[in-house]
Amino acid sequence: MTGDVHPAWLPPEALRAVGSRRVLIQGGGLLVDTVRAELSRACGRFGGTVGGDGPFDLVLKLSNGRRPPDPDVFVLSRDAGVTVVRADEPAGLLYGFFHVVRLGEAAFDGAFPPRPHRPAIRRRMVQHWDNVDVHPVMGQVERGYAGGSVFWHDGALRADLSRVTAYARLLASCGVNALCVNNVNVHATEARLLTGRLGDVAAIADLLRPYGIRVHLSVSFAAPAVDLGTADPLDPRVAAWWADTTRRVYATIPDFGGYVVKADSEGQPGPFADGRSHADGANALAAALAPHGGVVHWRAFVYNHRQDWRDRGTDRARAAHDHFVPLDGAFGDNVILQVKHGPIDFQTREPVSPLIAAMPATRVAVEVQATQEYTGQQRHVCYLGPMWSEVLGFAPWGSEGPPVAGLAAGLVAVSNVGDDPFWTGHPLAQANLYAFGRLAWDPRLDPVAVLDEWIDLTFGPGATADPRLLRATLHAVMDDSWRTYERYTAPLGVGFMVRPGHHYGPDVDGYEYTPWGTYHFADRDGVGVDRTRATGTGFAGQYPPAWSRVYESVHDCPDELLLFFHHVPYGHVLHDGGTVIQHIYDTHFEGVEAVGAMRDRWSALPAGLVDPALAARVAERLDEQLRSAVEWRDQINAYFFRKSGVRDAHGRRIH
Ligand code: GCW
Repeated sequence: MTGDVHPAWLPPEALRAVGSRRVLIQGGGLLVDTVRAELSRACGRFGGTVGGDGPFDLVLKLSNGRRPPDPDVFVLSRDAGVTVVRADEPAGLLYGFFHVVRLGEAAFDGAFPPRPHRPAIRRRMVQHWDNVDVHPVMGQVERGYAGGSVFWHDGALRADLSRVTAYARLLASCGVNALCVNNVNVHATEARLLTGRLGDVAAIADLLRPYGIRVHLSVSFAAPAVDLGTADPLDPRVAAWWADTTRRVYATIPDFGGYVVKADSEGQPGPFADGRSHADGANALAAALAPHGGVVHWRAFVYNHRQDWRDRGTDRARAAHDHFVPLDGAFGDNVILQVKHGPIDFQTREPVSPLIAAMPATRVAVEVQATQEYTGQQRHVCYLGPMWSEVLGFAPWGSEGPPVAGLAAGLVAVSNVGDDPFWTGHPLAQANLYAFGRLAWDPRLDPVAVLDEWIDLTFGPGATADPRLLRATLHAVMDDSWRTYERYTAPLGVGFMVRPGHHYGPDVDGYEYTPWGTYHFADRDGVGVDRTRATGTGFAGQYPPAWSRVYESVHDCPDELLLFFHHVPYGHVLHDGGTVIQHIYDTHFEGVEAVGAMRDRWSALPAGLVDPALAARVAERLDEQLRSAVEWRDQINAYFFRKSGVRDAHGRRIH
């Protein structure tokens, strides 16, 4: 640790390779100054030089040749002993610099022809569910598992914002270029960020700007009603209010990114109050932002959270598609419809949301949840790279069509960062944030290779006495941790068997009879939600034919989603030849064993191999993960044994 904050994946050692070189930087501007300052610091530490007469080992130059410039792209080459990063724009130079950092010594080895590096996804954004005030139920950070906010403390902007600079640097180094500073649930104090407290947002923007990150703000759709008594998006006074307010925002923050809006969702106000559509609502804000180059991230997370559990026709999974598909083509150019990756709500296993493929005339951003609300709350190790990689690689029209990554104008992660000394509560959860940025830049990266990058940077040579052992241990603990988590919590696509409210730990029927939706329909004969067109809610029909056909069929549906799409008897035979009930038992026993093995691997690391505080934090969380996994196993197995009366084929203990 440096001071009381862990350096995450940018400890000084990670810059040794660049810091021991003779470097030339050509070009000017704020971001180039950032690169220069980074290199001066690293060279000061490791004996390299910046500038001077040469010869040089590393040249970073702004070429300014191409028109129009390609904003984030950089070209990397190495010839005659010189590594060269060329970029059209300062942002490209910044990303090229961090790419060289990531390569380490490999950037200075041999020769390689010029290769352009271009992000697959233009907007790579983290959104904070941070409140300015401490919310009586949700606290400072809604669904935050890493302490308080890095921006806000108890009603005010933090006096010491040095961590924001460190955070911006971490984000830029993995390619993130946008950040939203407050919760999508906008409460009274937070609503004032748009008006009376804009200075706070500007202060954050000033710290993010040198790292190429634009600031965005969550706003309340009802904001104009405070002055006008109405927020009707078709009322010209409301349009004028947004135009004026937005003009003031840009006068204060010229590179402001735009608004994020959660409307008509879980109690947040929206256009439905005035009988208007979500296109009317989004367009009103978009029109105000357009002259300044801003965008609205309009969330598609709209569903009925007051449904009657007796009503089997209402299916939360259908809601976003039902609401938004009729509006395709009606949104302004600077509206980005922000769609959660699954049709429900960040569960451990969901199919990809069919809405992503159903809005050809609308720009879409895909939202993932780095904060581990439903995946162990940063007490459990759950490396989400493999999940996100599956989502981004999913091809809604089948293998002939584009994958989700090719359809998305943006990728958004709900941040998992707080004021915790390790940033993310669980130190290994840092890898999720890193992987998010890297996969947004290049969705085809292998998530295990991304983990290797993270390991090299975080614990690279020089930082640990036995890098090979540490690497092997981290892979053993992390590579499969999402699937392990799935094994003990979410069999065959069943979600939401969590404690209502805080969502930690098992409660099989916790949500089954609530207004929020019904998730497993278990009875004595079988389990699962019938979402077929033939006999169920019809959700399977929201996919293009290639997948609609697969999901509709109880035989073709992939096992991991079987109970998401079908209600089947406990004796139903899976593709691997086992029955549903036996699968539930087996995976729960296996899941606990896997967690035990993870814990043993970690505790077998020789003392001193990693920072003792980090080692202890991970060890303590693995103990809790094991305790919790046992609880999950026992409750789920007991529940399904009691419902079905079917014994475990292996005679293991079920309570
Ligand atoms: O997953 C649910 C969370 C809410 C959250 C909501 C959303 C910010 O339980 O805490 O609210 O999703 O995404 O808007």
